[in-house]
Amino acid sequence: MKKTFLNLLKQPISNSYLSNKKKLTLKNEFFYNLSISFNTNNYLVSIKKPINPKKQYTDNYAHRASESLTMSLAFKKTANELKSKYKPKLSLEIGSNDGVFIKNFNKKKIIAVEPCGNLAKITNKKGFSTYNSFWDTKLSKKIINEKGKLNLIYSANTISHIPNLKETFKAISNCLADNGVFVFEDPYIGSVLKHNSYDQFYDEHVHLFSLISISNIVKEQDLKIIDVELLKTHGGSIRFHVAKKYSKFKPTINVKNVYKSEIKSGLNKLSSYKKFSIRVKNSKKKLLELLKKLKKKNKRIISYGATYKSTTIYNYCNIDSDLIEFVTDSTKNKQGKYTPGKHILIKPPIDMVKAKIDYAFLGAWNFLKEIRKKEKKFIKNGGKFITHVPTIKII
Ligand code: JHZ
Repeated sequence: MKKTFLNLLKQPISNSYLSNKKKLTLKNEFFYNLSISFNTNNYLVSIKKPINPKKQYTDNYAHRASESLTMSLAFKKTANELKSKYKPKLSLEIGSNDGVFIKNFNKKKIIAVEPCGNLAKITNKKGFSTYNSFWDTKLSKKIINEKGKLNLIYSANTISHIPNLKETFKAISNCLADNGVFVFEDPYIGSVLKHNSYDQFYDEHVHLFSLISISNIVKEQDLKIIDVELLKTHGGSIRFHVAKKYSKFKPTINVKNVYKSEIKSGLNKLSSYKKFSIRVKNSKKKLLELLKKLKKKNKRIISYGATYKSTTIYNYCNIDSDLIEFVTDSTKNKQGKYTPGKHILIKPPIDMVKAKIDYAFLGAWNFLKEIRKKEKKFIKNGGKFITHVPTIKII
């Protein structure tokens, strides 16, 4: 049974950066209700009513995974680890974005799948065979016919974006070779609860996974979890290694250990999620109190990183350009546009130094280390960061 535990109010599509504030008024901007539920049968945490993926993954998709050095290096490391561990003859990535992962592979040995036309174009142009399509059983059959079965399927920050997990895993099961492995990673619900990072809930994160929920879901498609890793990326992610039920692989001790720790933290209990929702309300209250207090003292505040995550914060907390003057982002195609819903102007990071800003709220809190290294001038001039993770504070 699905039980709603958190209501993050009306939200726009997190990727819908507006090119002209005047053209798109609140009247014709798309909003939906972001409510989060816990399934008491399989322990999966999901958006109650996900929106149609065709509205989200368009040929105008903004996020470029290569924009962060931290992630580029993490993907390189992962690619090398997977190649040496599983020695795949043929691999595939679901949700290849701008090619940040596949670029570490031989072009003849990896296939990419990417629903956003603008992104698929980038990797096709670079010579990587890219299917510009959503991942489903129809596509998996096409791939088997054209390329054969796969030894390794990888996916980062994509499986959690797909509403129909049954279809997703069926398609995986279809095209995995008998001893092939499916490795996927997404933000971890255990970290979200621990760090109060409620901004990990937005339209694209249809589900946030735990080991206990994914175990139940893969079982239905005759698959099994053979390994699990807890990662630091994106403020806490979980990586699953999945294989066919009758394959040669035996689950590692990690599977047992993470399972135990999830039960201990109550990820199988509705009460844990209800307690989290109280912390979220408190986080909103405290953030608004701090921003308003600083404004009263005539401090200048901006936000760092026009992340999808921060869309949830601005719209849930009702933060607009009265509190946050502008948002900075290094992504060229976000600059000069306005944030979804609250319409705050996005500028290049250098503008924060030029404008002698006092405080920068971290929209990209997950890259704090990298940002601190880059923004030495801002820090030297007395600039300070504000974060809501795990609690509201100035750092
Ligand atoms: P970042 C997106 O979410 C969407 P977002 C998606 N749904 C998902 O799951 C994750 O990515 C993986 C900028 N930046 O990665 C670049 C700087 O300006 O936290 C990005 O726009 N300066 C697919 O948007 C943003 O911040 C910097 O120094 O929540 C970071 O976005 C750095 C490091 C980043 O994901």
